[in-house]
Amino acid sequence: MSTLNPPKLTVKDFKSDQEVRWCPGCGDYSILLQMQKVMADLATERHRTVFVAGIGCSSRFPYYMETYGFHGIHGRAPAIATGVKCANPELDVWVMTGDGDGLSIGGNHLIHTIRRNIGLKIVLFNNRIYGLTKGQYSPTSERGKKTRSTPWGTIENPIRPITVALGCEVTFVARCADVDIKLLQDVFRKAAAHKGTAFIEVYQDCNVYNHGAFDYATDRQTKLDATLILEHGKPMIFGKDRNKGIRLNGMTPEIVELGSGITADDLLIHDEKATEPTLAFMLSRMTHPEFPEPVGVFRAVEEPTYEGQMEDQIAAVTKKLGAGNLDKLFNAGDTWDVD
Ligand SMILES: Cc1ncc(C[n+]2csc(CCOP(=O)(O)OP(=O)(O)O)c2C)c(N)n1
Ligand code: SF4
Repeated sequence: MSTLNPPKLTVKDFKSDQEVRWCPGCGDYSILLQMQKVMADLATERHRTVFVAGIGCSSRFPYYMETYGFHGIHGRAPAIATGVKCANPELDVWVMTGDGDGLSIGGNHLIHTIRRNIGLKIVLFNNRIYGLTKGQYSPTSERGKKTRSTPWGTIENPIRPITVALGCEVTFVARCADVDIKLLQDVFRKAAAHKGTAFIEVYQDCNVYNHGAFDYATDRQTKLDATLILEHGKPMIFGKDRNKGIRLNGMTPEIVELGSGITADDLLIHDEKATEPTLAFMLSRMTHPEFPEPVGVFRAVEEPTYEGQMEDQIAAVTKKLGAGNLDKLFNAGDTWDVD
């Protein structure tokens, strides 16, 4: 019997025939390309891969991937994806969402998906604005932000997506900027391998309605001082001269300068495997300009998945009660006809 070796797929094989309709210069292009590169590198099977999205510029993503896909309804991608994954646990299911789609109208769906630890990989394109509807403020817009719907500046506190995910006990959570190609690929690769919910916040430039929102974290001149690259098991050192670090002062993080008696041994060590998410939670609250903003993997732990537990439970109950009969169930108890 001969074994057929399928040909190795390339980036081109993951590009669909659809015309990409994002504005020239939009950060979404980089996210799409990095995803296609990672899929090719990982020899992903297209027929076992599904991208599910809601509504927004970012949610157009499934059209552009030569895989299965579903452009759903606003904020409901996690619900649709939950159904896809539970009915077909062997599929790799990705949820592509925006800060408006995932955190405004879809906030409720997102938190319950994460707390269940369903095996979905959720990528949140955070551009801190509604792009598709032409520039209204979003739940991640910073206080005071003037937009078309907040002409005098927003008076709301922004959501910190990673803090919310950690509050739902997320088992894998990471952050990266759209232009940080190597890190973005690395994070996608790790998310692809994770069992359970993986949540990735991508800082994405909407160069039409919120251009430069993340310049501090992406500009060559500032990024090394404005971000902290998280490395498992390594002390938290940052800065273009690698001379600054994060130390705990009681329960509070503080920036210290290395030298004059302070060494790497005084700094916090990053532990993405910590069972308690306390440290990751603290990192998720560090924001520019007071602190460097952490990028990379905050947390990566193993917990039972929803779909795995569901299958086990069905098997255990079936063993006890026998296979179910839907027709019998429908007609059990009182039934009546509606005229
Ligand atoms: C039920 C419903 N309410 C509102 C809208 C209008 N709407 C479409 S996209 C969107 C926000 C998109 O923002 P975001 O998720 O940040 O995506 P982006 O376009 O910035 O990528 C809104 C409010 C809609 N399509 N459906
Ligand atoms: S409006 Fe903004 S987010 Fe939407 S495609 Fe254009 S640049 Fe990208």
